[in-house]
Amino acid sequence: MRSDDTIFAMASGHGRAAVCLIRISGPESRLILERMAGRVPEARRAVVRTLRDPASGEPLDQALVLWMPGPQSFTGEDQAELHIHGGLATRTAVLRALGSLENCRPAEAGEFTRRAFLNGRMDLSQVEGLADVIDAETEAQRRQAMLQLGGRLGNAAERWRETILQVLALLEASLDFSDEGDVPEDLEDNILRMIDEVQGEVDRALANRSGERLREGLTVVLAGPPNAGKSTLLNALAQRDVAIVSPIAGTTRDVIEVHCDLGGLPVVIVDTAGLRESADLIEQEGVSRARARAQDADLVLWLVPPEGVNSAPPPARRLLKVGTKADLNRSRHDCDLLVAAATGAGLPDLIGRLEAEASSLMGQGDAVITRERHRNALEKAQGCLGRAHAMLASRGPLELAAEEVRLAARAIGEITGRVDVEDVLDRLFSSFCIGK
Ligand SMILES: Nc1nc2c(ncn2[C@@H]2O[C@H](COP(=O)(O)OP(=O)(O)OP(=O)(O)O)[C@@H](O)[C@H]2O)c(=O)[nH]1
Ligand SMILES: [Mg+2]
Repeated sequence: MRSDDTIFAMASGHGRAAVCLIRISGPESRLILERMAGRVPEARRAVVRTLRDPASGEPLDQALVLWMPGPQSFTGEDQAELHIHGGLATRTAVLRALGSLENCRPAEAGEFTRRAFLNGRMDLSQVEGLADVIDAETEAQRRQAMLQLGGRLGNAAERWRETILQVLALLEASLDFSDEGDVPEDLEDNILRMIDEVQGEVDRALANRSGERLREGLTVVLAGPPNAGKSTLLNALAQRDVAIVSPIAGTTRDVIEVHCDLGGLPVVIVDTAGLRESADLIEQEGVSRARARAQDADLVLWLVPPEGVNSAPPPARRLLKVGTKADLNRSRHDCDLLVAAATGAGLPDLIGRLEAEASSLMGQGDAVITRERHRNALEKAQGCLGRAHAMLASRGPLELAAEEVRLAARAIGEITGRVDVEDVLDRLFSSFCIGK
């Protein structure tokens, strides 16, 4: 993959469409535009042109054409856009014409974004935000992805890194200028205060799991004794027939997941096997999976049928007791909520409750981390800063403290992709495969 090639790709999806967008980026963009569309239009002004095959001069399509010279383009390079008609033959003809030009080749997956990153048009956390914008399925996910793309986390990480680099500069100056290797006391106070400040902010970011939850979806597990009506409730919440329902106790054995959009928040609802002692090996496996999922869930709905339940609810972070089959017996007072999934009674209340739970768990913050990668980098930085702080406070060796501070800056730099991110890049960019 040569980065001085000119690349092109469809930016819109495959399949028949009214319009198809083809992007071109690289040093030959201007020449390509001239050869296919004639005179190059004014920068960033859309004009209608006849696109022609550069070899034969044959007209291929009427297109809207844009010229976007670097460095103010998405990739930072010279770019052109062709908005052509979206029919299969038109697309094929234009793409074939582009491919026949010298030094011009189809882009690899994510290559436009990779160039934008390499040319400093966006940092790595923003690239992740862009991937999330493209993948966002609910309104709240879209909003979060937009904030990430706008640099909410990246800016905070850069601020932390700058403070840490200032600390490092102060430590290195002390190393150079003091014979005893001691830091003057007021300077030391200053350094410790700066470290405290960063640690406090990073701690707050780490404590807030809402960003990761919002990206992945809140998990709600339906648990209860066999025949409680779990699968019927799943089908009602999903508004389709996902799980088998029957009067036979022990119908569900596998874990069944459905992704829902509740008030703009992504929620994964999980139906599980009824909890009971069983001699059946398959059912035993189902029950142990049910318990495991309940333990990891953000919320467990413990479903209790009118006849009651003998066993205790499974261990869970958070649990709501929901009385089922309310159409058969409405006089139950020991439940948080009553539903009759068969008739739909009580469902709006339950959905309202789930939305409230989801939005309270997905509150916003200043520097919201959205991926495990961010969490790992910040935890690493926190460890280094903690050790540096302890060494300085106990007047340990300055060189070692400085080394820890340097490592902390590196760890934070991973968030914006300033250091050590090749493997992350490869994985991330391969996700920008539009429509393939
Ligand atoms: N009257 C009434 N019957 C219901 C209601 N919900 C479920 N049932 C019935 O209760 C029986 C069991 O329902 P399921 O949804 O299969 O129960 P489950 O908890 O998934 O059971 P297992 O998968 O065996 O653990 C079925 O015959 C349902 O039709 C309800 O709201 N009202
Ligand atoms: Mg079931």
